[in-house]
Amino acid sequence: MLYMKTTFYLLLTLFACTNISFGEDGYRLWLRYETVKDKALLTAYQQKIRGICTEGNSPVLESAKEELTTGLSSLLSKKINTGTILQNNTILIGTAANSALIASLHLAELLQTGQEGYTILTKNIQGKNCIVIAANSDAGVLYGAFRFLQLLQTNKPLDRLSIVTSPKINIRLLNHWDNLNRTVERGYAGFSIWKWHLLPGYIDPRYRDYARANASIGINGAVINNVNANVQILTKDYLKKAAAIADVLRPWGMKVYLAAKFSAPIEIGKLKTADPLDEEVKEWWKKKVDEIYTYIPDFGGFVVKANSEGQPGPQNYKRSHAEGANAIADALAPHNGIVMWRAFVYSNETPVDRTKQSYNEFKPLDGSFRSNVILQVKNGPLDFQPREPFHPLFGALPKTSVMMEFQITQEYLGQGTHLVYEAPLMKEVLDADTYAKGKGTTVAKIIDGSAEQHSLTGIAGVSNIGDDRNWCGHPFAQANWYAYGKLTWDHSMSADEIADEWIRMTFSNDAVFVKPVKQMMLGSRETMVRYMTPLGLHHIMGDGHHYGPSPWSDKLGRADWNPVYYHRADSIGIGFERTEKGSNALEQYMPEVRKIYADAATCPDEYLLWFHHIPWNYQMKSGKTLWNELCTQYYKGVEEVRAMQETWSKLKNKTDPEQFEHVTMLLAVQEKEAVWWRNACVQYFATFSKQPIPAGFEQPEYPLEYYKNIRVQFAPGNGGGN
Ligand code: BDP
Repeated sequence: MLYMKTTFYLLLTLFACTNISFGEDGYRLWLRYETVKDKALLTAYQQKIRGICTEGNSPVLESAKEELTTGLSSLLSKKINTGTILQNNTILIGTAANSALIASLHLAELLQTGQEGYTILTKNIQGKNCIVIAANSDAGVLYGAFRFLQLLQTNKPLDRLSIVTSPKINIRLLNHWDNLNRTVERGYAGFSIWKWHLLPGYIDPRYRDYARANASIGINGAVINNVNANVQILTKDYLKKAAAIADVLRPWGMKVYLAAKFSAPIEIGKLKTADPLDEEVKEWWKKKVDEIYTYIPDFGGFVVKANSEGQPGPQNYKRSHAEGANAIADALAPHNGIVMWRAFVYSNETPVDRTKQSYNEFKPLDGSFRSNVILQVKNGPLDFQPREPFHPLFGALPKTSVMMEFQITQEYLGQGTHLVYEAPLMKEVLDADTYAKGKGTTVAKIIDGSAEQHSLTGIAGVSNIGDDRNWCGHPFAQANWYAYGKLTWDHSMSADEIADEWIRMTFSNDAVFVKPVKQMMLGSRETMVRYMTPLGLHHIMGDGHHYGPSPWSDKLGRADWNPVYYHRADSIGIGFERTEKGSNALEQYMPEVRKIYADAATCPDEYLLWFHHIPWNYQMKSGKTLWNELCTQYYKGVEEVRAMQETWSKLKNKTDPEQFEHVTMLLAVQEKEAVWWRNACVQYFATFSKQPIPAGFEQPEYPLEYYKNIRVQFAPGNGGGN
């Protein structure tokens, strides 16, 4: 017994003596609230924060209070009192409506914070030093509470706080491509977190932590089922399950939305048609929507994938997308619900360049959508590639509300094993200039409504969350969830700033750790582009599952599902001619944008093969031939992954050993796969260029045939029903 006791104390001392917290399994995400390590800072914080003062009461306010109390007691390693009396060194939280104290301050800042924003101020009130977290709504207070905790988590000074912020976009959603059988389409982090079979009886505690995490980054809603929707979601049983999720999300400022299948009136309504102009169909949607609101009074609305990749839609009845969207929108309007109508459509028959089809379909419909319809447009005109130019519909529909759809899950970006920080990709799109209303009309200004004064504004990110203990599979994939949320709130934040926050909150504030990790993250997206699809190449990944390289694929049912359709390599050169010499997809952009890309001589290298078919011996800006430059990019990509491994290996004692190992192993997989991409692609393209891999580069380990014969079976996220 004595022996056991001694061992126990020995172990305890051992843990206490190291600086590292053991067993970090990633569940806590960026909300770890570890006690502030810097002793001087800790003391300063402890002196400034003695308690929390709140008045008023609501579930959302309760969440804010609770988060602040638990977060601060852990960060400051002391008990935090809550009460309604203002004392020295208190944090005063609330709204003017629920707190007489806050009302008495007449804060001018609250004129700028809108419905969900907040202000955080260092203030002397009645001779007492306080920090005020005030907003116009309880949700605003909650967001402010998380931001305040973040200041401490990232070791920021609290002396002269003067933060005033409000979200630039109103509807900030995650789209779960989660099926009712719990598989996740394009999901690489396990099964769905929604345990449909156990709902509504059993509420997994994870739902609450999910909502907390989203609230901490400003996400205010979720579409909880796959866009390839199973119609069952609209039946009474499933609505009750959805309502149970909504009940957990609500105190964290989040609303539930559902993906609806266009043929629901037939499939569950037993009608003969789903024609949106049919009176019975309209009535069916109205009744169904009314029913939904009896279960979920604050239901947000529907996302609809119609006439896209085999899904039914209005065109089955020779009706337009607007007619389809409007019929459903009319049912939602009395309840203030919205329809997010996806623009990701391309026809089964049309031989037109696939990247042109969505614009061709929707441009003529501008102005014909109801005011509660918002068009959900993917960031690029093809499909979430490592790099695409921005979608030409951004800026082309002045009379329509248009929202952004990003894909956080890494379907085309290395799936579950590649470290790819997506903020640079998101920023590249948001900051792209559409020139729709002159210079500076960025994509961000289209979707935040400021370009055309739209008040219905939104953004959706296809979730990368599953039931893996650490939520996202790859420890660094959490950063993409985080970054997406941060950008939905404030698209002017830089990828650097966001990475900085995330690293500090997730791992450590130690500069020796933060600096190299940040550098590694910031370069990672470009690195992935290099070893997968450099110089504007696109969609050359494996058939169906999109895992690994397959530029040779030419056997899929439709031409525009095949990689050969996209790279168009031949004896002369490589690339998809999208200028007027080719498909002229470029004509869908404003003249100023066309000018940037139209001439191969001035077109940025990043987009060269997206817009041009370029001869193998063409001289690039680097002075190299296209062939040499292409090889250089592929090789550089691999080298950069090796550099990432090197960087990470030096941080062994700077982070949790379990996480360190996890990332180390995944980086090794990434290196292997980058080499696979490189070797497969350069050898395949060499069959067209008829040129050798330039001297000095390591020769591929295996011949092309070897790579062509690799069959990936059972890749995650592919199929499995809905
Ligand atoms: C593609 C995915 C497919 C989705 C589709 C969509 O491969 O699984 O259903 O997009 O967005 O990227 O509807």
